[in-house]
Amino acid sequence: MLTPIPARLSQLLLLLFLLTGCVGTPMGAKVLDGPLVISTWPFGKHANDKAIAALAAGKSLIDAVELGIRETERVSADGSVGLGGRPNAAGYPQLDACIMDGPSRDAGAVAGIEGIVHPISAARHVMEKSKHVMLVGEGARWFALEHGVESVPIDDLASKKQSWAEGHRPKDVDRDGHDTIALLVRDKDGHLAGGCSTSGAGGKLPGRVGDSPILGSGLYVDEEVGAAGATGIGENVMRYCGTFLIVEFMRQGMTPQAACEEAVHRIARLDPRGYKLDICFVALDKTGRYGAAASNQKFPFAVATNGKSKVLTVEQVTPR
Ligand code: SD4
Repeated sequence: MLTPIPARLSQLLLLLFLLTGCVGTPMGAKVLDGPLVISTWPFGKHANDKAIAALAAGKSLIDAVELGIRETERVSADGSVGLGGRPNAAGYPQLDACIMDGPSRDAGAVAGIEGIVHPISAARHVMEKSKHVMLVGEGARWFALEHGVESVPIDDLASKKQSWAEGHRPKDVDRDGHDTIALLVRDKDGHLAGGCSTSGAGGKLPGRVGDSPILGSGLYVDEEVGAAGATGIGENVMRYCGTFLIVEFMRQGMTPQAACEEAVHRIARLDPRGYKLDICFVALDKTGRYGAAASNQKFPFAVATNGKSKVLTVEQVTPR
């Protein structure tokens, strides 16, 4: 039999419910008034500024994500995003990207795409103009061209691959030669979206796809809870669904900071490489709190709100 809740307690519960507002808002968390954008690495600052400006101009969440990431792709920041990114083993860039919209729960991704200037826009077209979530390689390029995404010729790629296959194979993937933009946006009403774009690990095998375009690995957005993005060695993120894990930790009540750190600890505990994994995460939640963590290095990331845009750094997590 149900015991009746005393009147004062039920009033208190009602008050708490009203104060916490919407579903998924962590109890007692201060809700940020304006928008917030967080992204990986110092080059994310320029992307964040574009995204905040887009929101201020009345553009949609997804516009903000796309315009922000296009900026990083345009400048091919740090030689690791866009067509200026580090080439694969055969000497040409193959790009990965994805985009995810919280309110509609729609997503789009492209992987191993060649000669496309803005893979994030190609991913958005997949989300909005196809019935699919992910297209790869030749098909992804064809679809992007059909939708007018800016491109460059790729006639020389087959010969580059051929000459590499004939004996110019490098010994290993360039472990230092990688970076990625993962960018997460929360608008002033607490709606969420995100995107991720990369040229992937430098010197990767042709056809290799990393974590960045994989939902739940390089990026995950859950409108009820929060969003997370990853950078680092994709193989070490995707085997553990890193960003999905972080969102689930936030769902259980952790702050974005605690969730990012916990994900690093969890993966490091399970993986034979321990904290040498070279994985980094950023996250934000529905209330506008954010966090970041990295397994084995100082990790700079960028955060912007209305009127403030900065680069912050977290130390590597202290191994447990
Ligand atoms: C990949 N995660 O393709 C990407 C590369 C990266 O910092 O983020 N590097 O594995």
